[in-house]
This record gives sequence, C-alpha cells and structure tokens, in this order.
Amino acid sequence: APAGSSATGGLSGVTDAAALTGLKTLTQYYVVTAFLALFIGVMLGPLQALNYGGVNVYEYPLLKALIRSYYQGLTLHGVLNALVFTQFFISGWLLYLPLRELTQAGGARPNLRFAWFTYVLMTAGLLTAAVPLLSNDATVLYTFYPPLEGSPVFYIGAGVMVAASLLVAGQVVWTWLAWKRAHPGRVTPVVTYMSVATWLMWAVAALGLVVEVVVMLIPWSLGLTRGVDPLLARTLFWWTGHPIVYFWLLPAYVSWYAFLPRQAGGRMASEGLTRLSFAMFLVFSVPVGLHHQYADPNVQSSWKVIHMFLTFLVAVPSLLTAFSVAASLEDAARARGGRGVVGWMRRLPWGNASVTAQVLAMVSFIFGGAGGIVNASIAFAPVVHNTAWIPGHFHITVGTATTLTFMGVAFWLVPHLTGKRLFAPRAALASAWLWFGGMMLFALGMHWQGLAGVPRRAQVSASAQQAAYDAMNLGVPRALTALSGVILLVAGLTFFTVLFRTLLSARRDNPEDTAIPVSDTISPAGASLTAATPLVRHTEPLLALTLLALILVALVYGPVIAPMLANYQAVPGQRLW
Ligand code: HAS
Ligand code: HEM
Ligand code: CU
Repeated sequence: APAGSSATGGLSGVTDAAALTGLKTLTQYYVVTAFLALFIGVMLGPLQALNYGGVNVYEYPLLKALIRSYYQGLTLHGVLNALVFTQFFISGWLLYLPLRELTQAGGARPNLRFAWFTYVLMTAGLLTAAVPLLSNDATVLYTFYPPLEGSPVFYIGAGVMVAASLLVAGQVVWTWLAWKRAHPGRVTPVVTYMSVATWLMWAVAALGLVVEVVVMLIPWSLGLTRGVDPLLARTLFWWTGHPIVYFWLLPAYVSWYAFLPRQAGGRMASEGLTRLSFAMFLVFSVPVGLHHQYADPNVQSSWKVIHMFLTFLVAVPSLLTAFSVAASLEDAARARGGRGVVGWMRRLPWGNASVTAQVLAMVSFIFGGAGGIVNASIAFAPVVHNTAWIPGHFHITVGTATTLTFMGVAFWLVPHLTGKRLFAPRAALASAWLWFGGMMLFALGMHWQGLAGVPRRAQVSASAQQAAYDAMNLGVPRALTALSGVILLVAGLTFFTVLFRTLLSARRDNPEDTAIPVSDTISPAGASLTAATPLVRHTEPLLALTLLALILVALVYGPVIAPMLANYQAVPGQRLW
C-alpha cells in the first residue's frame, strides 16, 4: 500500500499498520459495549418467558428491588437487546471491515480521532438514556409510541445514539469516496461494497426516526408543545422501524457471504449476486413500513396493499441470499468430501463453534423469514398482529439470525482483535446449540400461543389476567415457553462465560491473531469496471441507488403522510406506569 498521506485527513505521519492497530482497539470498545448491553438484556428475557409460561416472578422482593414492573423490565430488554446491542456491534463491525479493507487496498486511511469521537458520542447517548430507563421514568417500551410520554432525557439520549450511528455511516461513505477518487475505474472491494450499501440504506431509513424524535417527541416531552399526533409519530417510527431490521440483518449477511465460506472450507458463490442483493436492500428496504400499521385507522387500504407488495419484493434479496449461502456451504462441504443431495451437510465443520453458530442462525432464519411473509400478508395479519406470535417471529430473526451470528462472529473476532485465545471452544459450541435449541422452542411456544389469541406485551401471569389465561388451556405451549426460558438462561450464561473469560485472560498468544477469514469467490467481479459484467457495473454507483431509494420512499410515503400533516391531531401525553 502506498505510504502517502491520509485521504481522510488529519492523520498524516501515521503508518497504515499503526492506523489498523488503533482501529482494532476502537472496534474492541464497540464490541465489548455491545455485549455488555446484551448481557443485561438477555438476563431479563427468561423472566418474560416464564410469564408466558404462566409463572409470575415479578413479585419476588429481590427482583422488585431491581425493576419496578414487568413493563420496566420489558422496556430495558427491548432497548438493550434490539437497539443498543445491535447498534454498537454493527458500528464496530461495519466500521472496522471496510476501513481495514480500504486501507489495505491503498489510498485511504481511517481518521481515528473522528472514529473515537463517534464512539464517545454514542456511549454518552446510551448513558443519558439509561438514567430515565433505570429510574422508571421512560417505561415506554422500545417503540416509545406516543401518547405514552417518557422523560425528555430518554428521547435526547436515544437521539444522540442514532446521530452517532449516522456519523459512523458518514465516515465509512467518506472513506469509500476517497478510495474511489484514488482508484478511478476500479470495482469496490466486496466487503466494502456490502458495508457502504448497508450504511447508505440506514441513512435513508433513519430519516423517519430523526424527524419523529427531533421535531415531535423532544419538544413535546420538554413541554414546549401541547401534544403530538400518535398516528404521524407511528408512521415516522415505522419508516425507520422496518428497515432497521435489515440494518440488524445485513451485517450478519456480510459474514455469511464473505467470511463463513472460508471458515467452512469453501468459497463465496458469486460476487455479482452478492452485490445485487445489497443493491436491492438499499433500494427496497424503506418503503414498506405500513406492514406494521395494517390495523391503524385513517390510512388508506390501497397504500397498505402497495406497501405489502413492496414487502414481498424486499424478501427477494433474502431468497437470493438463501440460494447463495447454501451454494457456498455446499461448495465447502463437497470440498471436504461431502456426498449426496443432503448428506453433504454432515461434512460441514460442526466442531467449529463459529461456523456452527452461524449455520444454526441461518436455519432459524428460514422459519423467521417464512413467518415474516405471513405477518406481511394483509389477509393473515389480523390473526397474528399484537399476539405472542410476533415475539415468536422476531426472536428467530433478530434474536437468533442476527444475535447468534454475532455471537459466532465474536468467537473469531474477539481473538482477532485482542490476540487472546478463545476460552473453552467446546463451551462456545455448546452455547450455540443451546441458544438455537432454546430459541426454536421459544418460537414454537410463542407462535402457538399467538395463534390461540394470547396477546403480546401482556403480563398474562399476573393475578388480574391469570384466570383468563388459564382458561385458554394452553398447557403444552406454555410449558414449552417456560422451558425455553430456562434453556436460554443456561445458553446465555455459557456464552458470556466464554466471552468474558476470553476478554479477561492475561495471555496474548492467539496464533491466528491477524487472520480475517476472507473467502475466495467462484465467480469474482474482477478489479476493473470496464471489464466487469453489466451486473457489477450497474450495481457499483451506490449513491445513485440511494437517490433512487429516496425517490421511491417519497412516492410511497408522500401521499400517506401529507393527509396526516393536514389533519394534525395534537394529543396530550400519558404516563401509564
Ligand atoms: Fe419482521 C415484525 C415482516 C424479517 C424483526 N419483525 C417484526 C418485529 C421485529 C422484526 C423486531 O409484515 C416486531 C416489531 C414490533 O415490536 O412490533 N419481517 C417481515 C418480513 C421479513 C421480516 C416480510 N423481521 C425480519 C428480520 C428481522 C425482523 C430480518 C430482524 C432481524 N415483521 C414483518 C411484519 C411485522 C414484523 C409484517 C409486523 C407484524 C405485526 O403485525 O405487528 C422478511 O425480510 C423475511 C425474508 C426472509 C426470508 C428467509 C431467507 C432465508 C435465509 C436462510 C437460508 C438458510 C440456509 C441454511 C442457506 C425469505 C437467508 C442452510 C442450512 C444448512 C444446514 C446447510
Ligand atoms: C420481547 C424473551 C432474547 C429482543 C420478549 C418477550 C419475551 C422475551 C417472552 C415478549 C414479552 C411480551 O411481549 O410481553 C426472551 C428470552 C431471551 C430473549 C427468553 C433469551 C434469553 C432477546 C434477544 C433480543 C430480544 C437476544 C434481540 C437482540 C426482544 C424485543 C422484544 C422482546 C425487541 C419486544 C419488546 C416489546 O414488545 O416492547 N423477549 N428474549 N430478546 N425481546 Fe426478547
Ligand atoms: Cu417490518
């Protein structure tokens, strides 16, 4: 790599090697903060699973001293797991990978000072939001729908966190553009391509939430406005709320496409197809939010149906991904001597905790994705909406496809970043199977209860609701749900023991310190754009695709939001806890 000055400014004189070492330390901070949040969040989950097993543990004095109510616990669980863990992990992962790849390709260098600034800002946002969450002043659940009104400190902290993530997005895009200027006519390396596409998608997605929080919720919770319009707030929330699930999923796809094949002994199937999937996510992830609002009044059904069809369209790149990653796993297993139509699967390296965790995460996602298609179908939605089916759906998407993939990644990433050996690889392997088994049972129990009509977000085990719940005769799914909570507690404790013992070990003797498992490709894209296939050439201009995404969003949200603005209903806040 050329030793020239930093293309991102501010760091001339620092060598590439020193910049990469600094980036490793920063990434470690992001990843460890993420897992600390997950640790607390996951410890609350089994209590909720017991609730859906008919066992109320929220009256125990010890627990009562820690959390005031079921809903304070549920708010912490949703926020820490789905918002904090994901955002910190992804900000580290999708900052490190592209900046490292671009630095190694030459002509671009990370601006470490700016990168640290974003980490400090994000952490400051988290600590700010944590105060009202812990003091029971923002028990508004992770969706914070108005007119539920939390402390302004919560909305400000959350807003700062999101702003920090957008600065990470900015740094990655900026560095990529600097690299492009230094290498005209070159094809963007594939890991950077996937990362930049994900960040650009998130930038378009985040607009809804930013407007909701900055223009509506913060002034309102500070008492500067009389009220807010709940319908408009929900619409802006789901503008971001659906694509945020792809912001959680695509970083897992990066691993499935780029690293898992090498770890399993095979190759990525096709770089062109990989780029096509990410380009499709960039364009189609956002204009689908109404599939969370089929039950909302005052939104025209025709727009709900249009969002439904666009939802089916955005399932296509996931189906492409299923094909591609299955092909690369088959390539790996056959290279290891696998035979037969399905028999090859036995030859995957099932002894490797990182591979096993990720393959199991994929298996869970087959069911999670199928359930998503059911949710999205406007004819089925009324049966499952607001029932226990929905937590069933998202614990095998974000709770497993994403989380178990990130756990599997951590099994090589943490040793890579720290130079420390993975503690107890067999315990790591056990934690992956326990998590997968626990979540599949959880999903079975919760989907089943949902079909029977058990509501989500309900303390069904509390005395006021217990009789009605008992009368539903759901012994089997209730038992499955309670049992899954216990299995998941064991899984979580095993995983965190492995992780924290690895981090706390004094020895830095990991022989694979520098290895990132980058896969070769069966059909590569090549280096030069002029020689590349039309697919590669047309998916390369990510900024133009972002513009296309913005136009599409304006087309399908403009006519939905305009009448809401024209009929703005200022509703005063409520505090129900
Ligand atoms: Fe969802 C609600 C529809 C994907 C998360 N979703 C939620 C909520 C969350 C969530 C958190 O349309 C709750 C929000 C709340 O609190 O109210 N979802 C979908 C659809 C998809 C989908 C159509 N969801 C996700 C992902 C998530 C996630 C991804 C997180 C990461 N979801 C909905 C709808 C609702 C909803 C409605 C609202 C429900 C309501 O009524 O409130 C699609 O993107 C899914 C496409 C996926 C596939 C599967 C592809 C399979 C792959 C694996 C292949 C495996 C292999 C393994 C190769 C088509 C890629 C091979 C194995 C070997 C052994 C070799
Ligand atoms: C909600 C259990 C891990 C994200 C729930 C609910 C249960 C539960 C029973 C439904 C509560 C209700 O609707 O009243 C568990 C267990 C876990 C676990 C036993 C593992 C030990 C996770 C993970 C994530 C996650 C890893 C994401 C990374 C969520 C979210 C909600 C939720 C976003 C929705 C909160 C809301 O409705 O406001 N969890 N969970 N959970 N869980 Fe988990
Ligand atoms: Cu959605």
